[in-house]
Amino acid sequence: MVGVGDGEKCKEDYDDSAQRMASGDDIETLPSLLISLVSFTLLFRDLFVIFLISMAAPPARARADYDYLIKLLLIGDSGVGKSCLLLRFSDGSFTTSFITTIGIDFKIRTIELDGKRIKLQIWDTAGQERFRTITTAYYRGAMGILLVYDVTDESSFNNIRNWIRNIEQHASDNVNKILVGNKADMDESKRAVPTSKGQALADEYGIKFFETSAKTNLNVEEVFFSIARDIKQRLADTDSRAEPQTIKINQPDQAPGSSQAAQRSACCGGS
Ligand SMILES: Nc1nc2c(ncn2[C@@H]2O[C@H](COP(=O)(O)OP(=O)(O)OP(=O)(O)O)[C@@H](O)[C@H]2O)c(=O)[nH]1
Ligand SMILES: [Mg+2]
Repeated sequence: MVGVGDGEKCKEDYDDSAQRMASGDDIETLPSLLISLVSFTLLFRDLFVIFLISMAAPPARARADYDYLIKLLLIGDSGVGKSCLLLRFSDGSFTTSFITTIGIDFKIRTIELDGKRIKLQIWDTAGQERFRTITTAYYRGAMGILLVYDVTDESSFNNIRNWIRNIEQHASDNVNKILVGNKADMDESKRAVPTSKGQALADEYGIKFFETSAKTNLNVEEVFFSIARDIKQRLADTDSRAEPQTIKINQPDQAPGSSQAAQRSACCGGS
């Protein structure tokens, strides 16, 4: 039973707690406030971590951006127009000023071939001798190499044999090659290498040949598309021939070294 005295005490208690609540120092609300604050901080931290991870990792879409990644390399004497050919192909521009390449540079262009997206990563090497150590280090990763000479400079043409020797020493065995005679826009009076000589050299090595002009955009697309098509075909053939990767031990009926060669052609077709 609640008496008058009890009622007064209840009122006092109520007034007291109301006063404490109004002054904001209710000790019961403090823990829940702290818990909310901590969980909010944790949530914010988690969101921040997710944001950082999504920024650092390449978006999943990037991996689906292309069907093939093809690495190409431009080699040839200094001044034959390698950088200009690449600039024409990647940016559609041309400059008459000669800024010799220092070491190595690269550009990317994605093209479409037979309904497949091909990402071309094109490495432009310096022709100058002093960069040879750096540039030859890039031969191994190339799937295709464009051998460029200047049709107005005979020595750049004669040097193609040396460049091919370099390829044989440093590049993968199955690398695709294409011969390019650049500056075909130049006046006939300046020409030092006839088209027939270029074609004959290409035939000798069993490779394709184009005369180009980075200046007028003659055959520039054709050269890059041609080598890209051949490499894509090679990669597709290797894919279709590739067997499930199994390790076979002690096969007496196989010639020594043949399994190694077969493995190499199956696994390294794209390098
Ligand atoms: N007329 C004409 N000039 C060109 C052509 N391509 C390049 N050139 C000129 O040739 C010079 C050298 O061109 P680059 O592309 O820098 O030569 P490079 O082969 O990259 O030289 P390095 O970087 O030293 O190996 C520049 O002055 C260009 O303007 C072309 O198709 N026609
Ligand atoms: Mg250059």
